[in-house]
Amino acid sequence: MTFSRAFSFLAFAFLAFIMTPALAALPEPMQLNLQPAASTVMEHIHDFHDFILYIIFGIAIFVLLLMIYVVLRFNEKANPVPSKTSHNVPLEIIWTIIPVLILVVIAVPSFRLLYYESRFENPDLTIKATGYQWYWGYDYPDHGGINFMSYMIKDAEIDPTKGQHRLLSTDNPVVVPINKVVRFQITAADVLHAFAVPAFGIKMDAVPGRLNETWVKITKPGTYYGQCSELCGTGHAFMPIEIKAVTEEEFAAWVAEKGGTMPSAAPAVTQVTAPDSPATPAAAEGTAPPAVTAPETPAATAPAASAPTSGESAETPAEAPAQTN
Ligand SMILES: [Cu+2]
Repeated sequence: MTFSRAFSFLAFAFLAFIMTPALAALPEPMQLNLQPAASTVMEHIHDFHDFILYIIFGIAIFVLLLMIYVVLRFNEKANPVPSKTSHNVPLEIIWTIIPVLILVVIAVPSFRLLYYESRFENPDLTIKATGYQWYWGYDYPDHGGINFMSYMIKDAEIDPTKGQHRLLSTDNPVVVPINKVVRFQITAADVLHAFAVPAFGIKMDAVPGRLNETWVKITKPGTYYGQCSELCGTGHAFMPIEIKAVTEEEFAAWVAEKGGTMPSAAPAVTQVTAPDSPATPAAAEGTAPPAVTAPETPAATAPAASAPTSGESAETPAEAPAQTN
């Protein structure tokens, strides 16, 4: 297996070499691999993807070597009198058990990742994204009800000097603070759409009459692009998602500019203790999902905004810190 490891390392080095120019949150020509991770979820997806790739390389190399061996060893010249053997019980057991073990090895981190993606830390803010034919509408219920529509900038109006990108830039980008747990509530007002931002590792169906939830904690400031990912009609390709991740101060300034209010003033939630607070966020995220970080700013979450939709987070009741009202 050392040869296969060496080969997979070389293949990785080659991929990394090709990918180097693609350090942006949008698709690049000739891009290979996933977009660079900009959220904690996407970092885990990258890790899992790379882990699976090692296994794939190992299996592919093993099968290739086996085939080469069989072709050389058992061709008509080298092996003129073939064996009549039709069963080999130990061999059959081995080639059943080993693939099962490989699947188990894949399943454990896979379920761990699914659990991590679906759990809800206490969100610091909520953004509701509504899909329309063919644009997105956004609401900030925690920030004085800011709401706006976000349309794609048409090809003729794209200005590359402003960093605009064809089919991706919008007239009204979503602005979110970095290092905060942002809850996205996703729905649609006419037909099925899907809210997908590859750099964040999120893709969630937008279904009329249903409120889906996902979350993201952005780790790097920047502009991130996504697209509707459910075939929704003739304008499907023309309803991009543009998200600007900024610092907290810049976010507050943007909220003020939009005529909204920051929710921080209300000390409605009194936190008694945070039993697991010593864990740093980075350390806790690297471990198994049950290790839960205490929310960084519980007071920032207005109870009025977070209460009505807590039903979906019922699977992780242990995450809520002890609270009194
Ligand atoms: Cu759509």
